[in-house]
Amino acid sequence: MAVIDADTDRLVIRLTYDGVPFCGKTTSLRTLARLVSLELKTPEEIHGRTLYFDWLEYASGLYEGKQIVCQLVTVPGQKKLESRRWHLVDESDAVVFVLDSTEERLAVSFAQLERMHQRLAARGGVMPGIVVQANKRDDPSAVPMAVIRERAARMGNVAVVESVATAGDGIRIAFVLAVRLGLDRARALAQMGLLESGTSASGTAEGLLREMRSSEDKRNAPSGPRAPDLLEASGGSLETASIFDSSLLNSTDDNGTHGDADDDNSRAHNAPAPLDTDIPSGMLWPAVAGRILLHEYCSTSIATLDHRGAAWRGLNSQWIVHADGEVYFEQEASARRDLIEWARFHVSIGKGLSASRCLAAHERDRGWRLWQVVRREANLLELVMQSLTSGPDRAGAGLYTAAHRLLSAARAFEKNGLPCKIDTIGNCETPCYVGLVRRPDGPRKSARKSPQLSDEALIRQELGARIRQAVRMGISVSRTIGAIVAVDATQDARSETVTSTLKTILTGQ
Ligand SMILES: Nc1nc2c(ncn2[C@@H]2O[C@H](COP(=O)(O)OP(=O)(O)OP(=O)(O)O)[C@@H](O)[C@H]2O)c(=O)[nH]1
Ligand SMILES: [Mg+2]
Repeated sequence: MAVIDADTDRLVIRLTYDGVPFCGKTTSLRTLARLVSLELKTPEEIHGRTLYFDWLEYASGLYEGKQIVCQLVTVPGQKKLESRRWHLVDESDAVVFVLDSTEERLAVSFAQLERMHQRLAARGGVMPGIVVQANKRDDPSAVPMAVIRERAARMGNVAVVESVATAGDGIRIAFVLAVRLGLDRARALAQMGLLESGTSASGTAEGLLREMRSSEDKRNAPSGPRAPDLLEASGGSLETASIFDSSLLNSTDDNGTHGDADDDNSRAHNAPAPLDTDIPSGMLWPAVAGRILLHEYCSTSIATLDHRGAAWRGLNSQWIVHADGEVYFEQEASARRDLIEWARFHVSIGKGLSASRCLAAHERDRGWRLWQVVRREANLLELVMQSLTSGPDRAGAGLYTAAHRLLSAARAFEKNGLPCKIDTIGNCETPCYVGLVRRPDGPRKSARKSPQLSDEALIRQELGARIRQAVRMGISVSRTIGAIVAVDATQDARSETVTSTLKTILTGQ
């Protein structure tokens, strides 16, 4: 849907409020309209039920020097109007899914959310971002947020915000996030040469209504009562207004001169401002999914940062965050260029890289710092520690699997220069890198390159100390070796190296 309006030279994006009947879509948009003193336009309602859509239009901020216009629509929730609902969902640049979080309606709400998510994902191209606005948090039967977040996380790639639409809580946060996701999508389309320019038939509420009616006529199966002409019904022209400070969305391209990272030591040691979600589009990678991930990180469990060497690093049970203390850009263009190069490096690694990660250029104190946020995934260190404390049979099988997976990953990733260690390799059959990815062209690049180790040396380096400690603690060496031999069925060259190296470590050679 994102389009450059050829007549007005404005960027138009569409945000759709979806959800099951009575979840609070119209209430959310009505509340938003009140916040900005705008009238909500509704083609038709029967007994308070939306039949086509509600419509609100905002103009705010700049994209590449062009004014941004956000069209906000709600869908009709009724099952018999589903074709109208899909018509609107399919045209979205971002979706706010208003989730009825009461106990009675949660299951049906999630079922609809999952269907919508699958439909958008199956379309290919740049998927619109989804904000789950968990509504009716004031209801005594509202399901705990932890349950909702856990279920949303299982589905993946959705941001979660709490709301009480009737009181106005959370409405603005969900909206601003959706605008940013819509802009991320528009920018990604532009980079792929897919951002259209023209005059959209559905560029006004009246035009959208005409378009929906005409597509129903074509299908020859009108699925609900018709609305009178919108402008007749609303009695006037449609307004636009700004809901937030335009600087919030202003992300024009900076054509400033390219400067290298600022190596100022004082900056390296000053604690950086904590990462937040206030990142302009174009300064986050990947475009839409990266913002959703960053929102999740900032709204669930921000890691406490500590200073290690020249880096700032945070680690908790869910996340790893990292910023190189020496890398600080005074020019937006320089930061963007570095970010793009770093993102390209990620893309070049391909499928072997864990998917839940993002890169962000964060502006504070008249400069830009580059961050990476990685969701923690099960790694080989966890497998080894669990195995070594679960008796010799499990220890043998666990050590064999860990060593084998470590070697496969090291060979798969050696061309990328990724540091393959037991805490950076995922505990999965296909080689998977789950650790931090260094900037390809950092200031200390040459010093960081680690020498290529032989298979045996790598196993010794990564597993040796832990195995020796388990032996000191009394694990049965003979039974552990027996378990290793039992699990080694393939007997190829790599398996032989794994088995013989583990044996020699266990027997203290
Ligand atoms: N307690 C509570 N009630 C809410 C909240 N949000 C909406 N409601 C109520 O839920 C009912 C339905 O709200 P609507 O906004 O009309 O729902 P809708 O999703 O637009 O419904 P359809 O247009 O039929 O799909 C109304 O009575 C609202 O007052 C909320 O956060 N808390
Ligand atoms: Mg409604």
